[in-house]
Amino acid sequence: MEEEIKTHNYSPFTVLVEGNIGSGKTTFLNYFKQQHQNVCALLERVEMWKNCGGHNLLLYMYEDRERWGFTFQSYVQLTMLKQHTFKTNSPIKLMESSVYSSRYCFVEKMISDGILPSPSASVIDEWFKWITSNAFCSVDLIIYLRTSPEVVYQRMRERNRDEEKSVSLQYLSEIHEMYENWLYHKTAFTCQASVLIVNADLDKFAILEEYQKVIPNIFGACL
Ligand code: TTP
Ligand code: MG
Repeated sequence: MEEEIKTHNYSPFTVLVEGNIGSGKTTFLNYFKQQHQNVCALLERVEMWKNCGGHNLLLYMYEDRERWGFTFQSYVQLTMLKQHTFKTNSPIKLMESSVYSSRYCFVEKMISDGILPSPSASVIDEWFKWITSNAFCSVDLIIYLRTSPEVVYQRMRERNRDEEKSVSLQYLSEIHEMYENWLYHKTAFTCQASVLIVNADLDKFAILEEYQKVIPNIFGACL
């Protein structure tokens, strides 16, 4: 990830695009990147997880969550930190998920499944607390691409990522609950910014209308 040269002193308006696996985060970022020149869209993270020094950590994690869960989530946290601190001249930065969803949804799920032993969870948490309390991760808006587990399960099957072949509807339902509790019911963890809900069950044509609704919130300050 190359850094653009920063020529101003203000930080970009930072939008987290959040939602379950297969909810359409990448599609959302690609759409706004193509439509609007003044957007910096950070997209390459799954590629990084598939190649850490030549190792496909995403694959290893799904093959053996107990053996590789900590390694994988540690690396995810690092790549998210890189994206949060990525410098850009663009006034708007869109991120596909964040250090927050990684901790609140995926690490939390590993803890509740007993996959992540307490000492390992503590190490991730110490990093997480340091990263988030040192103001590297400021957020202005969260867009929650809200889906039903059945819909994302179908999309995931169609997308057919090699690494995700073992991912079940049950797993997606439980990750869905994590997102719901964080961003919809707001009963778990703190919400970092105001949350806009998008009906992301819609197909790729119908969802364009939903995209239009969030434009004023994303571009309000600079249109
Ligand atoms: P997502 O981050 O949900 O990305 P995606 O590309 O599947 O989403 P979209 O279709 O909306 O663009 O997940 C990518 C893979 O990484 C998925 O298999 C879930 C996994 N993952 C974790 O296991 N832990 C994490 O902390 C994160 C962020 C993802
Ligand atoms: Mg994606």
